[in-house]
Amino acid sequence: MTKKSKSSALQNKEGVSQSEITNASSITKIQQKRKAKPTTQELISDIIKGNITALSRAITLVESSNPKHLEQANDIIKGCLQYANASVRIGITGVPGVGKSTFIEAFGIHLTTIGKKVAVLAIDPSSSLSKGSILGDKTRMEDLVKNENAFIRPSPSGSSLGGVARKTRETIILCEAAGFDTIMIETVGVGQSETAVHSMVDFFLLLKLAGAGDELQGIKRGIIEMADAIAINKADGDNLKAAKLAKVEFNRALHLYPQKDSEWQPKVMLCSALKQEGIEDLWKDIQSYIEHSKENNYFEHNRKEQNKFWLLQTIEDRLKSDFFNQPTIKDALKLQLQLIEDDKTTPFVAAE
Ligand SMILES: Nc1nc2c(ncn2[C@@H]2O[C@H](COP(=O)(O)OP(=O)(O)OP(=O)(O)O)[C@@H](O)[C@H]2O)c(=O)[nH]1
Ligand SMILES: [Mg+2]
Repeated sequence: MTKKSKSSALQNKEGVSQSEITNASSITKIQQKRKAKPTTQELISDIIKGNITALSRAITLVESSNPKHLEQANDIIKGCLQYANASVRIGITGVPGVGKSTFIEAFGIHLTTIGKKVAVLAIDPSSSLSKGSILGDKTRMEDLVKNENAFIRPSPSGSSLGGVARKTRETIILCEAAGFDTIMIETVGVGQSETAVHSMVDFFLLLKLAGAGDELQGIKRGIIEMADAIAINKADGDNLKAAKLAKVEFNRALHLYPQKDSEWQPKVMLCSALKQEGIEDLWKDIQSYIEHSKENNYFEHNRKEQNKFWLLQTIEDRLKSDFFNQPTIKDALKLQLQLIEDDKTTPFVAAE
């Protein structure tokens, strides 16, 4: 008999074995823990009070793939909805290395010093592959991470951009209900993620570098059309002259684009995220935009259009996944794929 089993076989005065006592105490512990798990209602009221632990818990539920969690997440979002909305949502895009994270750090700190509460979220098209996240480099946001008026949440992972985007959209609502009045969403300007971010923000900021051609920067014409402002970053040191030149060129180019639905004329600005220059001017520009778009009702209109878009998008995603998850469809698809492999059918006949 080992020392351990000998001790658990020991009996106390009442004749209760040690192992029974241990079991009883672990059961109590588990029961207490279960009790400690907040209910949906508790989570909602804690989020509204600005409790970060509750907010993080709710976001974890939103990001879960467990249907039970999703059901709870939906109830929480419903409960939070009426407390959300009074915010400014800013999308920030640009090629890798342009300085998005550094910019968000500088911008976020500026905003917190003027009394704002800032939430930073991300959509990372690569995270579904690498399981990593765009904000994994929280080191670039060293000070912001520690700031009690800032909340930074890494990009959710997922198998489809649609799924990741849905999670981020719902996270925006939770953050707003928790009192964050400025939401920043970072994404790399490659692939489709910038379109997804554009369809969930009020203001879309494109960061660029001077001296590199558009092809080099991987920036498509479409992104420039989406931008409400272009900031040429790293306008410091030896780079300043080139940045000033780029500003003139971009300003000229912007005038060739058709007028935006918001009737807003995007500006080209210079900034240095590293030296924290141009940050204040950008914030002023964003504020003018908000004022302008609220005056002509575009702000409200845009948010409603975005909600309609996401309704349709969500239905489409659900239909697709429900369809492909049906056992009969799964079997039929497997069979038809094999027939195609063997040259025994055509894609159109197989699809029928
Ligand atoms: N000189 C100068 N360097 C900068 C500036 N902003 C960022 N950098 C540097 O550029 C590099 C990339 O900055 P990040 O903030 O990580 O860029 P990012 O766009 O977030 O990059 P990804 O997350 O990889 O897409 C870092 O070495 C920064 O220190 C700036 O305004 N001036
Ligand atoms: Mg980054």
